[in-house]
Amino acid sequence: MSEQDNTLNVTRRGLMSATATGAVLATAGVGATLMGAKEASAASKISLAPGELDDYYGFWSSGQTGELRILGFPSMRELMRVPVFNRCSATGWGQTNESLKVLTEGLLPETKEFLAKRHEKTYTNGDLHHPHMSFTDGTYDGRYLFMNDKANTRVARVRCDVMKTDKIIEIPNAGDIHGLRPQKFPRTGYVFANGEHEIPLINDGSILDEPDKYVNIFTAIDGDSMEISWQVMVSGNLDNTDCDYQGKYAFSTSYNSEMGMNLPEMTESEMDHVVIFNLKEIEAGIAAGDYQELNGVKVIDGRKGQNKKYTRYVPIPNSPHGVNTAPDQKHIMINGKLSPTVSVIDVTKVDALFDGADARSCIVAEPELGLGPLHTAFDGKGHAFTTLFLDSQVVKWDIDKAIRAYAGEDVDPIMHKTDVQYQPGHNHTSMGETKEADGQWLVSLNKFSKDRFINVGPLKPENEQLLDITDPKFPVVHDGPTFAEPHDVIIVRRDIVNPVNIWDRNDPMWEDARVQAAADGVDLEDTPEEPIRDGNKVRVYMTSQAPTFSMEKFTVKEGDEVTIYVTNLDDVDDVTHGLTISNYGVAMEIGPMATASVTFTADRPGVHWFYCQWFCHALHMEMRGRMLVEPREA
Ligand code: RUQ
Ligand code: CUA
Repeated sequence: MSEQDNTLNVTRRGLMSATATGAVLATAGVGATLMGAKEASAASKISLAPGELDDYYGFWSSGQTGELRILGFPSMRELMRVPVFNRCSATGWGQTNESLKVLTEGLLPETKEFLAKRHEKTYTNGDLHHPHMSFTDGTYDGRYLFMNDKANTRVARVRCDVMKTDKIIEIPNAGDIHGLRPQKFPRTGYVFANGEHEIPLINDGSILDEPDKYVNIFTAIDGDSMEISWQVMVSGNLDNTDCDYQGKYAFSTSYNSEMGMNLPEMTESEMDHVVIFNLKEIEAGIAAGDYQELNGVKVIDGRKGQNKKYTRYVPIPNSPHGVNTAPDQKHIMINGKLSPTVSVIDVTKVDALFDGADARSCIVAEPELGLGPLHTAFDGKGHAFTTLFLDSQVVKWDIDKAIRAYAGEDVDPIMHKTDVQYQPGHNHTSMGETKEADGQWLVSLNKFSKDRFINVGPLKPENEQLLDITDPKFPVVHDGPTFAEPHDVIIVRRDIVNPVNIWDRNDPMWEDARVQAAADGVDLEDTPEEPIRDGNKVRVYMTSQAPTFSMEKFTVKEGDEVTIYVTNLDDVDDVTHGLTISNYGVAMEIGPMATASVTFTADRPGVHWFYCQWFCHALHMEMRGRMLVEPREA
């Protein structure tokens, strides 16, 4: 198919989406031929010719799949999957010693005990909703990505130089981390994490139906050390969070201010709230010793009516969900969910709240936008784009007009609504959560795709649609099917992200291997010909260089605990090797100039081939060797 055909296809799809124009053109049968110059250029921007590169990185969550995904944007081509909370068959994440260290070292002692009873070292699932990059001075700095695990109350960090997870911590005292955002100014700094599900403060099984003993916890993590700086106990649950550009406040929505335990209780009151956290006061309170220490963490009491210095509760109509700070560095959007409104907080009015001003005095607009507002994105030109879950639309509105309308002027902030297919949750614009929002693209993450793709059975993909926001009508220009269940995404200019091609031999990732090799008198890059035996522990050191492993065979005994270290000496772009041991459930990736290791018990006698599972050479199939497991004498 020629490039020209591609362009027409994409555009026809865009035109035939359920917009009024699309419907008219489709019935007239003239969709493609009437394609305007504008649509043609949008289409050519996204259908890159072979070999052309994208302008942006898209960092995608994957919900209950538990991984991070990297897409080229705007082509929406999936480039990489970075395992985080999940296990990965290809890379051995969750199996290699290096990944197990990341997955286990940050677990709480009681979690380790609980998992040991199940003969597990770590959790095998995760629910990754919100990936966000570290900031310096209000914009992305390309250092790290941080993300939450709602399922097992964890926060992870991915290094952007190698695109691998390097830290995972479990958050004590909190229940199920949901909303997560890094501090924008002066830098990250803190990573803020919301506990969504309230739990008894001492959760030892003695309390069920005593709601007043349940609390919710807001956590500030130090993004550099990945240690917990402090926590704040709050009233009501916590859903999403964001912070200002001044480094003074963080904001979290609460959809269950009632602290209800079932649906009727949770949705009982007309007003819920957003909690505003006063960072300087909290730091001062911690320094002054106004905290209790719980599971090794300093916890400040910021519950309603406790201490107005640390938190303020701003009433917001029923069950607010998303929190999004505008690139104007002034306005924070609180998305109504069950209320058709978005409440706009002016950060310059927040200081006064802590001096006793009425809690709602920081609200400067509350436009009624449509049904089910969940999240808002920005073009950096004074406009906001809000997803309407129930209406299956994205609505574009003018922030200034919304403020004027709230002040009583007769102006309509709504500019245009575009249909999306169907039921959008998050949306995101290019660079939209930074002060460098560039107004090029919007992606709408739609929970249902129904009829948009050929049928794959009862479990359907979701649909992530690309909208061209340089056009005032911001048409859908691409449908992007995706597997379960990206919640959130960020779109980062490509000059900000600069990963390496080849690992540095001094990388901390395999520090333990380095230490063990030194103890064994082994040079990881020039390995011995025989395994090293140490009681019933056997350490096999190998190098790989396409198309061979340095060891063609080795022998161990049934019942030995075997660790295999492979160092990939191919100092060449894209020459990754692997090590798979047949019928042993063992497989791992070894990147160029990396060391990786895996430990297993040799409890299956026989000859077992080990082979390279990463296509590396014309003789890749021949890149293999044998492990002999001798039976233990009866
Ligand atoms: S949430 S659909 Cu988990 Cu980010 Cu709003
Ligand atoms: Cu090495 Cu394939």
